[in-house]
Amino acid sequence: MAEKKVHSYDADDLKILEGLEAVRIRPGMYIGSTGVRGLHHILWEIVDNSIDEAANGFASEITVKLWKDGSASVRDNGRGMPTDINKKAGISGVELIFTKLHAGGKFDEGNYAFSGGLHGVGASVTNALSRWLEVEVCRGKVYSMRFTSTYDQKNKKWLCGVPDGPLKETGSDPGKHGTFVRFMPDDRVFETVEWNYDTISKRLKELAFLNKGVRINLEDERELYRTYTGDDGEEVKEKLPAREPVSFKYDGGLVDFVNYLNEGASKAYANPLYYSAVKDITLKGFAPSKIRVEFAISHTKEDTESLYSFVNNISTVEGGYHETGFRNGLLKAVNEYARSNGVLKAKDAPFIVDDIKEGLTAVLTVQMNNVEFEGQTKTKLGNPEVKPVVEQVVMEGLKKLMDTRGNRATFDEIAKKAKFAADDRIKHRHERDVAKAASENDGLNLVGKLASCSGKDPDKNELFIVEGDSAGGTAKQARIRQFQSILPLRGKPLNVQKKSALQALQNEELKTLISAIGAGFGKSFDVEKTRYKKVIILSDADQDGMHIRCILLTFFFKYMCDLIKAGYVYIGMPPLYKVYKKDVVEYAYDDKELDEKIKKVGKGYQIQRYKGLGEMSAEQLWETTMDPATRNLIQVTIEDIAEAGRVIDMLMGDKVEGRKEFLNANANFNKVDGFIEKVHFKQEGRSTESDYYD
Ligand code: 0RA
Repeated sequence: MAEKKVHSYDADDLKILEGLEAVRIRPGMYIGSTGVRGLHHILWEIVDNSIDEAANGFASEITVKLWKDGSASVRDNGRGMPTDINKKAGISGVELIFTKLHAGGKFDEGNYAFSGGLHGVGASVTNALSRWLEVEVCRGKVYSMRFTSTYDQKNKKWLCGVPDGPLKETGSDPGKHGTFVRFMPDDRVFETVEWNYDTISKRLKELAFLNKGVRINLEDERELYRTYTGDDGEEVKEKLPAREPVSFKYDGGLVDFVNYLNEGASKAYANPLYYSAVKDITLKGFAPSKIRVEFAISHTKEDTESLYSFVNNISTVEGGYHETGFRNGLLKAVNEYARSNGVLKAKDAPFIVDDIKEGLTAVLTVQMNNVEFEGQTKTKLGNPEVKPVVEQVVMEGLKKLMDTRGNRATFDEIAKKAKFAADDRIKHRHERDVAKAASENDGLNLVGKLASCSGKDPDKNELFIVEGDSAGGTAKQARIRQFQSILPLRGKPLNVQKKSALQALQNEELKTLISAIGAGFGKSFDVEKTRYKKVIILSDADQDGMHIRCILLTFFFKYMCDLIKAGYVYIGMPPLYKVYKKDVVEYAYDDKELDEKIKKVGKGYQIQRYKGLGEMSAEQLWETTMDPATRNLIQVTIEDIAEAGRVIDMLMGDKVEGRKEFLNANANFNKVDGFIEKVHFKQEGRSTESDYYD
């Protein structure tokens, strides 16, 4: 059937379809990967289109639905995709949107002032990677169209995203307008086609914060099951109640966002500062265009900085020119305020950037065209022209806010905080210099219990932080000393969330860790200097182990965040069980895998449950947990850096109310630790890309 349709197309259309075939052949080029991330990417392409329509004032509500059959849909109440025939292409606007790759520019340049999303290739990629896709457009009349993807056995090629027929008028609904797109991700393309509820709800919530006033709903109609092994050893499948629909709408936008981020922390002043402006900008090689800069600033009584930045609704985890401009603008404004209000005396040196970072929680968003994303994970804004524009907007905005009645106390508080930080910096400069020198010195002299590797190549070197002296001893026997270092931890390290930087530096275990990594600490941390590009936390799979893992991650998050951002921090996964018989040995990392391994080993099997790393022999530890060829590592990522910071504040910080609420809602501790993992871990190794859950 599909074949017939294709033959009725003219040459130009065929070229279009061949375009989509390229997406099938190399999906990674268009959506990054065919794992869970790629799967969600094709949903975001559709969501982004509706967000654009809403952000430009044409739609007020967007509903994402996950259907029982595994398909997903996005509905908006915007103008509706263009239904008329595009003169150049000779096909309807709808068909064009879903069959033509839109490299860079969106389907209709000049339609939107700003357009969010990945500036990728648009809805056609979703179509190309779906088994089928349906679209319904309402503009008083109702129009619909359907596309399918099949494999042409005879000609050995994909016919993907092929219209079943042209756009058809299928009804009328006077007064209604909007677009509805539903699609079935193709399981012949993706390693998994299971939508991740948490990933989707977190992103939709973030989009609701970033696009104030837009209502974003999420409905999950899928049937939920829990499977476990019953008393009789049989697998039990238990049906869970369906998820309730959720709805996000924030009329305060970024102000609501920073308040949400600060939920677990004590605030330094009541209301965040907020400003937004549109400016002209000329990027090298492009015509003059507009840029929108928007920010909300608040301060907590903690001493860490949390700056979350976005460009066109994409989180720029690695920072870039907009962040630099923001910090410069803030620094200049605070310096000016402090100077003219007597906080900085004539004899005082001006503040430096570090002084204004303490306790800062801020969200910065930039909207612009022709974005250049750089960095390891393409989350760093690389357009230098943005820096002075953002700097100017921040200065201008803060000056206006200073002159606004009622903001005086806020600016006094900010200036006082900066002064306090500057005084502290000057007072402790000496101590910090010593710590810095210690950490940059040759690790071999200073690190007591560290069994250092002999190699000097950070790309190859691995540091295992091992819970307990006995497991540490085993790991030392098991390791390959050329590239594997072992740092045993005695007891629990200091929980730094409740401690100052200086207290952290006085803690023996942490001092050892800092000097082992050799790249400094806190404000002086320089990820380029790291001795290890794999820092692997190896703790038992029990509650103490989880707690140690949590404390270490909090430490890295707070004082070596760039190490996490660079993807150098990992969690080692020791197996929970050994299933064996004569000379067959299999390891299982969870209960589900245990069942599989029992089947694999067959009759006469025996099971050993490992209670801790210390119970394993050196050979076993090597084979299951340390050998790069067979081990199972989870890479810690900060994709969800905002949520990670918030949860860490809540669980490890000084305010008890949030923690109590959180613990009440997540009654057992395992689950709490599991939640943290969920927030910012990603599994690597055996299954390369799926999110890691408890
Ligand atoms: C271009 C022009 C017009 C609407 C849209 C695009 C549009 C696209 C999407 C994608 C998802 N939802 C959408 N809603 C609108 C309007 C053209 C006109 O007014 O004739």
